[in-house]
This record gives sequence, C-alpha cells and structure tokens, in this order.
Amino acid sequence: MQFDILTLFPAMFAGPLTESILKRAVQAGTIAIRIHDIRAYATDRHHTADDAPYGGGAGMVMKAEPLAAAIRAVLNEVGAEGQPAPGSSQVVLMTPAGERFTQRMAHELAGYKRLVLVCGHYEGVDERVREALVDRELSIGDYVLTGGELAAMVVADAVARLVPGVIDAESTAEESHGGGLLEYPHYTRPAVWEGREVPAVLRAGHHAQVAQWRRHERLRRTLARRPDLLASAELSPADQAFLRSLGWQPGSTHELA
Ligand code: 6GU
Repeated sequence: MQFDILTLFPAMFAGPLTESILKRAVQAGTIAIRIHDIRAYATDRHHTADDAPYGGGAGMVMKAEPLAAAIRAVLNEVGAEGQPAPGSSQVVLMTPAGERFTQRMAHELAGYKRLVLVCGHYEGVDERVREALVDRELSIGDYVLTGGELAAMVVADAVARLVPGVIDAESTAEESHGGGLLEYPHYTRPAVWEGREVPAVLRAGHHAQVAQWRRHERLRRTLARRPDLLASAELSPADQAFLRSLGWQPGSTHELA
C-alpha cells in the first residue's frame, strides 16, 4: 500500500514514519510512504501556497491551484502496473472539521491501494478543491492542532499497521477497540514486583479460565473508562450478564456512541 502525504512542512515527517515497525515495513516493500511539498507545485516566483480569505477575516487560506496540482500529480502518476485503477485511491483532507477517525475507518482505509493524505493548514483550504478532489475529511479528535501533519501521521500509522504483513495478524485481533472493547491488562515476569502480584489465574495456566478472566477484564475496563463503546460492542449473553453484575444497564445514557 502506498501513502502519499501532501504538506507545507515536509520536515515534520522525519522520525515518526521512518522508525521502528513502519521503517521495517517500508524496507520490506509492504508499504511505501512519500512526502510531497505542496509549495513545489506553486508556479509563481515565491511559491505562494496561501492567500487572504475572500470576505475578510483572520488567517490565511490554502490556495486552490498548488494544492490541486499536487493532488493530481500524485493521482495521475504511472505506477509499476500502469495507470492507477479508478477507485483504488482515497484522497483524505486532514481538518479539525472532519469526521472523527476511528479504528473501523482505519480498517476501511487499509483496503485502498493508495491513500493521499492532505495536511490542512492556516484557516483551511479553498472549498473548491475540497469539492473537486477530496473524498473525505478526517479529524483525529475534538481538539485543535496547529496543522494536519500530526493528524496525518496518526492516520498513516493506524492504517499502515493493518496492512497485511506489517505486523502479525494475532496482535491486531485482540487489541483495544477490536470487537469494540478495550484490551485486558498484561503481565510478564517477575511474578511479584514491589509487592504487587500477577493475578493467580494467569500463573495457573488453565487456558479456559485465562480466557474468561481476560474477557471479564476487557468488559470491566470498558465499562469503567469508555461505557460509550458498549453500545456498539459485540456482546454475548454471558458478557451482558457480567456487565449487569457490575451495575451496567443496556441503553443507558452513558452510551453516547
Ligand atoms: Cl486533522 N487538524 C487539525 N489542525 N487539528 C486537529 C485535527 C486535524 N484533528 C484533530 N485536531
């Protein structure tokens, strides 16, 4: 899978996407990540990428022409297999006004051959570029960042690890948000650390009991920390009975999801 990131600040991307797991995935050819400088697509002498808003007001707006040229250059590139197939790319604009990014969306985006992540900046991008070339707008949460770069790194990381071969399938199956629940607690040796013991059930090695303990911990944690997730989690009758024993009431107002 190919990631093309369009930004006014290419230098911000050194590090997060070139270390650790993603670095190995790039070296193995499982994913490719390319950073494109939007300013390089501006045709004027000063490589102007922003301008004052029509109608007045604070801040600057990202200009249509350089941004559109950058997106089109990336989309029309001829790859190893010839012209890119229509629909195999997704153009995503990173903006605090976007739809909230979720694990479900990460799975969906991992199905594309190419993800084009456009980092919004200043007050925003010219609306006409959004209309003409953007497939979806994403935000990573309800807070405001100075630009879309950190958000694009978050999305690229979350999607890349779901591409087959980047990490082993087992680690993505049981993790937090898989099945709509948070993850159970983990322990490794020593059995006692600063007076704190590893739960006996984990040390006994009874597989079915370990599995039930972990399931209960996932349910307990989700109820305590993110009760909103329970509304859309996959819950068996036994799960629901356990949650009720903890005081959970299905359909309660805690479930805002
Ligand atoms: Cl995508 N951009 C900015 N500037 N702020 C954000 C965001 C994106 N997601 C959350 N906050």
